[in-house]
Amino acid sequence: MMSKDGKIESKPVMMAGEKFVWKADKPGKIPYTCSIHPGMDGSITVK
Ligand SMILES: [Cu+2]
Repeated sequence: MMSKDGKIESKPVMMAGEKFVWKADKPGKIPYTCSIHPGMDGSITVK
């Protein structure tokens, strides 16, 4: 995945059970999209 602002990026393809760790530093909603499927979107809400 990559965040829409390009600041957060995992490796493009992750296998089942693999982990991607990233630490949020402020609250907010972060939209992201799948690296290999355009239009596969999601968002992370940090409270
Ligand atoms: Cu995808």
